Amino acid sequence: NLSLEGKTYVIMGVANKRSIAWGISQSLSKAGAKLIFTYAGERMEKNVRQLADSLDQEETIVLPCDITDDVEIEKTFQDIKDKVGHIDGLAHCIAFANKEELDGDYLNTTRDGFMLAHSISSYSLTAVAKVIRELDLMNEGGSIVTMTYLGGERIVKNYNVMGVAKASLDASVQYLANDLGKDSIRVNAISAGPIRTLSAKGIGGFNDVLQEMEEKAPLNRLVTQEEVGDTALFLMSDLARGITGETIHVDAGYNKVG
Ligand code: 0WD
Repeated sequence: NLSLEGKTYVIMGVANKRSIAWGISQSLSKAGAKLIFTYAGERMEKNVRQLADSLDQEETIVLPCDITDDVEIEKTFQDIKDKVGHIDGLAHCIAFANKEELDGDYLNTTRDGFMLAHSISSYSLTAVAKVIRELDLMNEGGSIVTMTYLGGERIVKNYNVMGVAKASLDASVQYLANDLGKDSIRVNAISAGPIRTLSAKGIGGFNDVLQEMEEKAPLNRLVTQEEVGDTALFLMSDLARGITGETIHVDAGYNKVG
């Protein structure tokens, strides 16, 4: 069933109340899940803690985890193990690319910008999966969900290096699904339609992307954090126990058009 009562999930990537990770947090919390939050830098801590406190949770666990730092990742997940023993799932909602490389021609991407986008937006999922396996942290039947975007499947104007990083993330989802399938852990991606968040602001011409979606998507509208959250809830639940290595589009059907 859809209840996550008695289960524990790690949520990575809440920046503010518009974050997709926050939509996922609300859906999982309503279903009775215990949540643990990780945040990127000190700047984020207060915000994340405030948001976490606003949920109906018995205790709020909020830990730092800069996803570019393997030592910090290991420390954070060891802390999680010490605090809760085991987890049942993880939502990875993290991405970054230099703003100047999310506009104009893709071929202007620098080596450093390419590496940075891939390190934060793609390798980070593998780094976390690796630590989860090493620590034997996730229960059988566990579920890992990451966030991807159409720009990794086809050309989306200005998405550039982030599209290439999402393609790498999508491929990682399949290989990780194969590796972690041995432990009965599932790995899937949600491909969300464009949502106005802090990260999305950095993408050139984002308003045009929103407008085109409203015009052309079969449902003729945008999607919300809550809709992505509810799909994540499904993927975390036993109802999705036969699904792994998959990408589910939560985009009002836009990817099927044109
Ligand atoms: O239209 C959109 N908003 C879509 C977003 C459509 C489809 C997919 N996505 C994806 C994004 O690519 C990302 O993977 O959803 C995920 C979440 O993005 P979001 O909710 O749109 O954006 P935001 O609220 O800004 O959260 C992304 C967070 C960061 O926020 P800041 O503003 O600090 O960049 O990713 C985290 C951070 O919390 N993050 C990091 N976390 C750990 N270590 C790091 C890092 N080094 N860098 C960024």
